[in-house]
Formats: sequence, C-alpha cells, structure tokens
Amino acid sequence: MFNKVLIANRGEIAVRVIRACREMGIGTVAVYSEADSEALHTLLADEAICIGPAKSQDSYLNMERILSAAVAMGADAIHPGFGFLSENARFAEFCSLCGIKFIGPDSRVIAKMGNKAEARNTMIQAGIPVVPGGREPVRTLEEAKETAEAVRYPVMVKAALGGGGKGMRIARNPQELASGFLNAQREAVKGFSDDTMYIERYVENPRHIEFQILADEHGNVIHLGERDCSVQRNHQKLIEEAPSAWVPEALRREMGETAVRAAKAAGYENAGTVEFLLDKENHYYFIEMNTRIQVEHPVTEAVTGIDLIKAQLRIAAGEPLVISQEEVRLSGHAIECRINAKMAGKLKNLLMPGGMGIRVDTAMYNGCAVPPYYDAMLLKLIAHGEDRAEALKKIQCALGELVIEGVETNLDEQYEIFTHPVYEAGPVDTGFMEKYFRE
Ligand code: MV4
Repeated sequence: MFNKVLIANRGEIAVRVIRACREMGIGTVAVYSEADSEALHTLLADEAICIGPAKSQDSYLNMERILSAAVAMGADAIHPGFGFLSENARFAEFCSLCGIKFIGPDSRVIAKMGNKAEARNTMIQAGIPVVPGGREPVRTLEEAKETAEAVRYPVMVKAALGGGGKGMRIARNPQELASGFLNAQREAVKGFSDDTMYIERYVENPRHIEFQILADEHGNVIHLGERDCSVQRNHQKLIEEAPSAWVPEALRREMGETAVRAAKAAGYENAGTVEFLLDKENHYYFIEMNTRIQVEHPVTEAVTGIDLIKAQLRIAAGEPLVISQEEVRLSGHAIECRINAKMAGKLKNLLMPGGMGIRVDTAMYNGCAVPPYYDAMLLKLIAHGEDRAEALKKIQCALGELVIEGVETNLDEQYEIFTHPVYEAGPVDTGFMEKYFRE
C-alpha cells in the first residue's frame, strides 16, 4: 500500500480522500492555492504545500506544479478527485513518467473514453447498445446533413471531445441542423481545440441512468448498481438517487452486465461510471464512460456499504477486488442533493443536519471563505432510508435543519424539488427541471 498520497484537488472531495487515507494509515499531502491557505483540506492533511495563485490554471490545473509538489514531498501516488485534472490523459501519463501512481485508469483509457466518438465505436464493436447514429465522425455541415438524413431527425449533434452537454445541440430538421452544428462545432473548437463532431438520433426526454464500476488490475470487473441522475439543470446534476426506483430488477441486472462488458471493452481499471440513456420504452443506450470518481459516489456507498475511495486506493496499489459480483447487495435507497453557493463570500453560523442515515460531505466550517475562483458546490447532503419514501422524508427533514449563513445558496430550490408532487411520485426524466422549474 502507498506510504503517502498527494490529493490533487480541493473542497469536499479532497477532504473525502484525506479521510479515507487517514483511516488506512496512509500519509497525505494537500496542495493548495493562495486562496485556500485556510481551507479544510489544507488543514486536515498531514502535509500541505502551496502550488500557486488562486487561478486554477496556475494551481489545481497546473500539472508541472502538482507533479513538482508530489516529487518534492515524496508522494508515491496522486488522487485526482473529480474535475480539474482527473480526466486529463496527459497528466496521468506524466504521473507514471515521474514514477508516481495515478489513482485511476491508464492514460490511454482516459484518452479513449474522453473521445466520445471513439468510445461509442469501441462499444459498437463490443456489441454494447448505443443510440442509433453515424458510424463516422463528421467535420463539415455537408457531412452532418448526410448523416442526419440517414439517422433521421430529430438528431443530437455532439462534440467528440465534449461531455456534460458541452458542444451538444438538438436538431429537429435541416434548418436547425445548420445552425446547431455550426454553434456546437464553434463551442468544441473554443472549449477543446477540436472540431470533430458526431451525430446520434435524439432520445426525447430520457432518464440518465449510470452504473458504478470497480475494476482491479487483475481483470476482475464488477458493477455496484445504478444511480438515477435525471434531475439536472444546464447539464449540472442537482439530485442523484441509488437505486432508480423504477428500473425493474431484470433490467438492472441486464444493464449492469452491459456496463461490466463496456468497462472490459474499454480495458478499464479502478473506479469508473458507465452512462446510459433510458427511454420511455425502457430501451437503454450507452452514451459515455466517465473515468473518474464522481461527485455522486456517496449514494452508491450508502446502498452497497462499500467505501469507493478506499477501493480506488486498494486497486491502485495492485490489490485484487475483495468482493465478487454475486456478493454485491443493494440495501435501501439513497438520495443526494448538492448545495451550491450563488456567490462568493464568508460562511458563518453553519448548522449541519444529522440523525440516522444522514451524511454531510463538505469542506465548510464556521468562518471559512467561499472563494470566487472555483466550482460553487459547498456541500453534499445524502440521506439513506429503507426505501425511497423514507429517504425522501429524511432528506426533506435534513434540509429543514440545514443552516448556512454568509452566502446565498440553492437550499430552498432543492427543498422545492423534493416536495414537488411530480418528483415525490416519480419517475422523473431529464426534462423535469425544464418543465416544472423553468428558470
Ligand atoms: C443525449 C440525449 C438525448 N439523445 N444523446 C447530456 C450530456 C451527456 N451526458 C449526454 N447527454 C445527453 N445525450 C442523445 N442522442 C440526452 C442527454 C442528456 C440531456 C440532454 C439535454 C438536457 C439534459 C440532459 C441530461 C442528461 C442527458
């Protein structure tokens, strides 16, 4: 097992990884920007090193500074968390060139799954169901029009290097395709310096169902059930549930087996997520594989009892999985909501909820700063109950207890969602927020 892990991240996920390392007796090194000198991850780690000014490109996105810190501090592994460099194939490669274990998949797998068109073709070759669409990427409007005619409208234009909705447009006819394709391609060039696009049939208001994968370095691959992440606004997940209360057991088993086959086809190792779209007829389609631990991993931990960060560390240290697929058991129902700041500021008078089945993942403490430079997520509230109704009641009560003063947050909006009759009754699809909570 590693002696010392450098956490190349900040906020609640950095605290989460530090806690897992501490419980395993692994030394921890935090990296922090000048804006995070008093941040909780900086204070909790055994050692902490300032890697630069507040701006991400001069700190948490700066590969050279992070790797220099890892070498200088004698870290033998780096945990990237999520966001920042967690899905940067070059960073993973530089880690191994420095003799430091990147806690995640091989850099070539990150690159392959990071190209959504390549990932799609990998899955087609493995017989994994994908959304009907073009076999080849497209780069010109002419090629896009030809492919869209063959696929049949409505279509979804997507950037090969996109993800999370970036470089993506719906087109319901050739006129919308003309503007949509050019706008999406412009976004792709601006965001990823790449103009490669691909076309899929548009799945109307799908549900977003993703499966958690654990794969060790000895060929063992298992799934830990699904998460329903359909409540999103502008491709930002707001609420996640595990399991999805409306996926029948037989469908869960089939999708889980498909997710395992997808991970094997990708040559995957460590923790990852296979994303599917589920349509109204319960047909499912692979859309992406995320090569990192996800924000919403705690709902899977709640229903399986498996600590996913410790599992990542053990897999990266070469240990075989200690659980077989047959031994995975889902128990109860978990719901997570993200509490985001609406502005920067200074926190005071925090009151955290509690009680049976309530978990709070946060890096906040009384008096701490909410800097303007980074993602606005302050806290994840997770409730675990015997079934969805109990988990829902728990999270409603917990939100009622939660007090965050000092900056404005989306706490009230989250409470509105959880008490909305359509959400309470379920199931909800990716069109729910647009339909009932138009901004
Ligand atoms: C789609 C889709 C419908 N049809 N692809 C969103 C980002 C990435 N995870 C893939 N996403 C989607 N791909 C086809 N062919 C619907 C989504 C989607 C979505 C789209 C619009 C608004 C919110 C969404 C939430 C989840 C998934």
